[in-house]
Amino acid sequence: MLKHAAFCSLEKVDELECIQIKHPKFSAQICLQGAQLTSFKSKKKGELLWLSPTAEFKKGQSIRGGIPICWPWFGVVEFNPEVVKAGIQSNSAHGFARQLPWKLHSLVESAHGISIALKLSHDENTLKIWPFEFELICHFELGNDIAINLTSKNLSSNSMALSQALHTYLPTEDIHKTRILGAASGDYIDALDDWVLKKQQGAICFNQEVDRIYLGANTYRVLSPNKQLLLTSNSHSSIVWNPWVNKSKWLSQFPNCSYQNMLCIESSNTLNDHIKLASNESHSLNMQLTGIN
Ligand code: TA6
Repeated sequence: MLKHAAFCSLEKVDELECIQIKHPKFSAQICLQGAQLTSFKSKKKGELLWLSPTAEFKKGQSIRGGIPICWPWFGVVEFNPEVVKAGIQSNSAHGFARQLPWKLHSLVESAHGISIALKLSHDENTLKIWPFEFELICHFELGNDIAINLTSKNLSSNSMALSQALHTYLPTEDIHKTRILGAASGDYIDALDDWVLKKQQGAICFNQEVDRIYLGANTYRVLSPNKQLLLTSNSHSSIVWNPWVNKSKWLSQFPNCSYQNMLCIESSNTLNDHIKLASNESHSLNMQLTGIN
């Protein structure tokens, strides 16, 4: 498919094969490992994603930045609902999809943008970790903005349960001057305070580590000194995260000061918003990221 493409090419970045997209409206990079969009730079609106200055492109290791796909579980296994935990033979966080090689499934190029999909299916290795047969397709619509559709299909004869997140890293010139609107009425679970349920008062601001699961909210407006971003999704749970000073000191692929220039808003299906699929049933998690100015 790429041989005859006008705007897309396959290039090696360290150990990984990545699809480089150079379109009149934008440039982008999608790594086949994890179907991870690591960069999207719109001609009109600039870079919409954050990639760590020390991001590594190594086989089997998630890349710090862009949009890692956390699937078929989000977070650490133990904090997942029992029905999601059932059958998982792993204690790594955020599932296995982001560390495996996906295949190019479809590509359509036009003057308006690029529609590209990558696919991951079960194999003997995934079945050892998670005993379900599946097809996972991540469809990117890239043009002025980013739209992602992550579709899970249960190919097993049994029903399956999963949690997931599009773990989007966003840039900011200064986290201290960054606010997020949209969760004001939102209940959230504070993962840093014994997972207690709290109520968001006003805008989300950053003056400490933040690791919160917002329930219900799925439209966020990020206001930073010279960029406004709008992130929407069809999910009813989303995580807002910034590691702040202490966690930044031990996070992999993460310079100590980088907490000042990034935040994560992760469109997810987690906790009570997890997904149950009967045999042959599918579910799609959708997310849109737009630069407003
Ligand atoms: O989504 C928030 C979070 O679960 C944080 O607790 C932090 O661990 C972050 O994800 C990054 O996880 P990773 O495994 O990519 O280092």
